[in-house]
Amino acid sequence: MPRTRSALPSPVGPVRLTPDARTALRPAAATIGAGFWHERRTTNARVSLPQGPDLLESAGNLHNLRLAAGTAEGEFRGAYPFVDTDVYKWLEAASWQLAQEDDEALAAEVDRIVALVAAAQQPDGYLNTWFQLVKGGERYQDLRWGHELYCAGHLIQAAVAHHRATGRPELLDVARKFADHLDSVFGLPGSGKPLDGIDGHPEVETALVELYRETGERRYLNLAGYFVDRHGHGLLGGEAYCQDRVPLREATDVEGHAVRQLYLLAAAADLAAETGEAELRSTGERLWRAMTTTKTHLTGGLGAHHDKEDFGDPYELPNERAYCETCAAIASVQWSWRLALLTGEARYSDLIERTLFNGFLAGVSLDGERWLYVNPLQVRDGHTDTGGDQSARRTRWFRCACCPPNVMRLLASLQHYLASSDEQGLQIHQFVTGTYGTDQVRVRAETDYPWHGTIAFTVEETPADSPWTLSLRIPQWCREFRVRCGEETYDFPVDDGWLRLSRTWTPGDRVVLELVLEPRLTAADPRVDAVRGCVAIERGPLVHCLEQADHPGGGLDDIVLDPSRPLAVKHRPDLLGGVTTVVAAGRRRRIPDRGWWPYPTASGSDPEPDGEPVELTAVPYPVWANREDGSMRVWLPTS
Ligand code: FUB
Ligand code: ZN
Repeated sequence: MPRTRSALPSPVGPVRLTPDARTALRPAAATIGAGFWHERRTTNARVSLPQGPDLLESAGNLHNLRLAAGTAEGEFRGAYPFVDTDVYKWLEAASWQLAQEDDEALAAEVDRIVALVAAAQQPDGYLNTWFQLVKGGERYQDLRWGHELYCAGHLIQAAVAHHRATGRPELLDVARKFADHLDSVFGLPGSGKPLDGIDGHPEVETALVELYRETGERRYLNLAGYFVDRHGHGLLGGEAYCQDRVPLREATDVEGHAVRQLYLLAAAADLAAETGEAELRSTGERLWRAMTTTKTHLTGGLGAHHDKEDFGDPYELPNERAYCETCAAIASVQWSWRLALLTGEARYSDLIERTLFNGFLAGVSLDGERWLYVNPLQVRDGHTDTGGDQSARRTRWFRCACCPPNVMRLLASLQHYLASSDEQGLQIHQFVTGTYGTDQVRVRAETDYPWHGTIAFTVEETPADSPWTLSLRIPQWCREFRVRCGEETYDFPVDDGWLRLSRTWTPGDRVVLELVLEPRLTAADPRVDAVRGCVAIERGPLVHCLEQADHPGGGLDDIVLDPSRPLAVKHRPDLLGGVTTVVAAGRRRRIPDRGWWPYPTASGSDPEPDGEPVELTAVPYPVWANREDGSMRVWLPTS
C-alpha cells in the first residue's frame, strides 16, 4: 500500500515489534470507544487503578521499598519473595493508562512510586526487597523459589511501558541497570559469567525481549534466548513445576505451573518473532494445539490443579476445583496474541476472545474493587468457603496479589490485542467499538457486541486509488453471519477464520457484519469425567452460568436442563449493570440423600425421574459472583 499520512498514532503498548521482526502481522493502532469494554476499562481507570497505591501501601509493598531505600524503619512485610511485582504490575498498568489520557493524579502517583523503586535499587543494579531485607543480601541462592528474575522481569516490563507511554527515562534506567547486572552474572559455562542458571518462574525472558525492542540493545535479546534455552536441563532439579523437565523445543504438551509455562511460551514466541527461528515457532504452535484440545476449560481458563497451580493431565478439567488462575488467563492472551502475529491465523484470536470475555473478565468484579484469583466453573450448594486467596468468593486483595494488578495492566492495554496490519491491509481480530488503523488507513467500528451481533465498519481514511483488504475474523462459535457493503448483501467465503474484503475503498464506505447470536448448547467432551453428559449454555463469545440468586427456592445441584426445549434470550437492563440472559427449561429433581444406589436401579428406588419444572436463567459467566454468595454452575446435566 502506498504511504499517505498518519491516520492514527503508532501503537503505544506491549509487543512493539522491531522493524526486523519476522511475523505475518504487526499490531495496528487502536482506540476503544463506548461499549462493553469501554465500561470495564473506565472502571479500571477510575476505580481499580487509583486504589492501587493505597492497597500497596496497606499490604506493605511500598513500605518494603522504603526499607530497602533506607528511608524507613521496620520489618519486611508480606508473605512472598515476589511482593515487589505487585508494584511493578501496577506501574505498568498505570503507564498504559497514561498513554491514553492525561491524568495528573495518576501521573503523580507513578512519579512517586518510580522514585521509590529507583531509591531501593542497589548500586550494581540489583533490586529485590525480599533478598535485600530478609535474606541479608544473599543473592541467587534460591533460583527455584526465590523469584528474583521473575521480579526483574516485571520491573523491566513496567519500565518499558513507562518509557513507551511517557518518554521518560527514569524507570527504564533502573531496568537497564538491572538487566546489565543480570547479563554480567548469568551465562553458559565457559562464557566467563559466574552463574549458569534460570529462574523457577519465567517472566524475565519475555521482558528482556521487550527491553531489546525498546532500547535496540541486542544483548538483552541474547540473554532472553539464553534463559529460554536453559530451561529443561535440570538446572533447578528437573521439575515440570519450574519448566525444567524438558527443553522447550522438545516438549509435546504444556505442563507444570500454568502461569510459568505460559510466560515461557510467550517469550519463545517473542524470540521466534525477533529471530525468525522456525523451530521455536513450531514449538509454540504444537503446544498451543495440545493445550487447547485437552487442557482448556470452556471459559478459556487454564490450570486444572490447585496443587502446584498445575496444568494437570489431558482432559482433567474439574469444575468446582478448577484452578483457572486469573493470571493464567492473562498469560494465555499474551501468548496467543504473539502467535496470532507470528502466524496470521485467526484461531489464536478465537481463544483470546473466549478468554477475555470469560476466564479473564470474571477475575474482577463489576465495581472494580474485588477480585477472583481462581475461577471455578461450579460452586456447590452448601459450599463452605475457607476464605483466603483461593476462595470462590471475591476478595478485596490477596496475600499473593499477583492477579489484580495483572488484570489492571491487561485492561489498560487491551486496545493492543484487537487489530493488526500487513502488506495487504488491516485485520480486525476483536469486535470492539473504536478506531483501528495504520499510517495509511483508518476504520471506525461501532457495535453493541457481545449483546448484539451487528458490527458496522466505516472507512475513514484510505489511499485514493490503491486497493487493500479489510479482514474480519469470523469467530469459531459463529454458525451464521451476513455482510453488507452499501446496499448489497454478500456471501463471502471464509478463509481459515478470516473474511477478506478487498477493494479500492473510498472514505465513508461502510461494511456491516452481522454475527447471528443465537444462544446455543455446547456438549462436553466425554473424556472429561467431571462434565460427561452435561451441556453448557453459550451465546456469542459468552459462556453462561446459573447462579443461585436467580433460582430461589432450591439449590443448583439438583437442576437438570431439558435440551429439547428452545433457549430464549432476555435482555435485562436491570440486572448486573445490564446483561443479556438466556432462559432455558429445566427440572429440579428430588434425589434421595443417598450418594449411590444399585445399578440398574429398581423402579421405585429411582431418583425422581422428572421433578418439578423450573425456568432456568443463565447469566454471562464474567458477571457471576457480583451478588450475594450462593451456588453457581456452568455445566448442566441433561438427564
Ligand atoms: O509465583 C508468582 C505468582 O504467584 C504466580 O504467577 C501465580 O501463579 C502465583 O502462584
Ligand atoms: Zn495471579
